[in-house]
Amino acid sequence: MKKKIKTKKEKIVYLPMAVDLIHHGHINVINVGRKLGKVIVGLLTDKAIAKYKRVPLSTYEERKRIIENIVGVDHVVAQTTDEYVPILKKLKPDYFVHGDDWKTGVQTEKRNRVIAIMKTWGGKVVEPAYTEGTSSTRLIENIINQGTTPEKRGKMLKRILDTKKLVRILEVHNGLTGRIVEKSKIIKGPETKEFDGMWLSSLTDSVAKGKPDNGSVDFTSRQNTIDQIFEVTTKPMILDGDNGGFPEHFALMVKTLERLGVSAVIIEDKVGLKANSLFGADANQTQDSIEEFSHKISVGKKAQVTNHFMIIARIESLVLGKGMKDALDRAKAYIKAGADGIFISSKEKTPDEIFAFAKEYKKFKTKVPLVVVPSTYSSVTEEELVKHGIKVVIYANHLLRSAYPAMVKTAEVILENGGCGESEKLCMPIKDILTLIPGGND
Ligand code: SPV
Ligand code: MG
Repeated sequence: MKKKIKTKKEKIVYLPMAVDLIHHGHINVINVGRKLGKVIVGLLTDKAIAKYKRVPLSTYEERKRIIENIVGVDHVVAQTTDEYVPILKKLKPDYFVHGDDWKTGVQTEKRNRVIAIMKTWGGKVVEPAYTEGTSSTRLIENIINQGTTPEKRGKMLKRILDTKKLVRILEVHNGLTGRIVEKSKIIKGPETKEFDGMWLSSLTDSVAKGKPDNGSVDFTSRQNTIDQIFEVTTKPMILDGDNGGFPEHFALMVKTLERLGVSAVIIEDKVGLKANSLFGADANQTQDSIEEFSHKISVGKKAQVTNHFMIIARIESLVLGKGMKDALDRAKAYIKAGADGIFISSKEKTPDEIFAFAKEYKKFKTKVPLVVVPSTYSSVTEEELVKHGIKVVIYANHLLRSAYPAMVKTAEVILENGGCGESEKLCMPIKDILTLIPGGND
């Protein structure tokens, strides 16, 4: 049965909401609205929410089902951006209801625009007092601190890919770095910025263990690192699977990663003793044939148990001097074999060849998300990546690389001074470290 939005006599009340976790604060606001007229909830879509904070715990459809069934809500419409003016112009409601918490802080300009536009047709903005102690951000944080499940975490990457323009991933190599990715957050203008997930790098996982990045750290040990990180985080993880090993071994790796709740694995099209890509052609690395690597991808896809796990194919043609055409041919073949994403490697100082690849890639009929690691072309900005159609950026080694020089410096200062007094100013207060740890000063 279709409900009509507006009849002649009834006053229309527009009430924007995210409702990730419904609480009595929402009910208070709805109650204010229903006394004024017919309540239309403008339910923020996942995309609209992801623009300024973390992707919601529940999907739009789940949230819609909840809000539709709340007494006092007459209608739910999709609020597709975090800007209210366009939908207000369309609906021309008599009232706009919003908790008074937006009078200060990052939402003030948005509020001014709403007041101005409502005035143009004589509409009123009603601002019920914010219900203390109901911040959904706070409630969500409490839930997050309780942890997640492999299933929930595993699915998260696909949901984020569906909702965000660019997925931002940072390297981790132990529990503490996992906590940094989990907790780091800045407010920039109207936006809360954070990392969407973690990259378990083979380079930094090896180096953190004092070993070279040549496969010396076996998969069981890498599994232990994943476990350590998953115990203290909830965000999704993409794992660096090196070349995935033999297809038979790769099939097992896929199942193990799914069971743990890893969202995606990246495997590279190389064979033989592994050497880090950033050595380029100097390291005597051999590329796999298109046929063999495509076969490995399809074996992995067949082994997969869940729908959400992703196998991302990493193309080394540009690094190994095989040229653009080879890179593009491989991308087509790997997508055909079932790859859920393409990671194009480059060790150039500028992003030119990545952008050239992206330009041709845009013309493909069948496309999957494009992934880059700007380790050498580090001056590239996220804005430029988005402009070129790149969907995932992985900052692949930055936590380890920034921590290491600081640690060496501290070691030397202690030796130099014959004591640790001087090193104090190089160290963060122990109390600050403890706030990173769940169950500490959280
Ligand atoms: C890693 O982080 O281990 C990678 C990315 O494979 S890179 O080192 O940039 O090749
Ligand atoms: Mg690696």
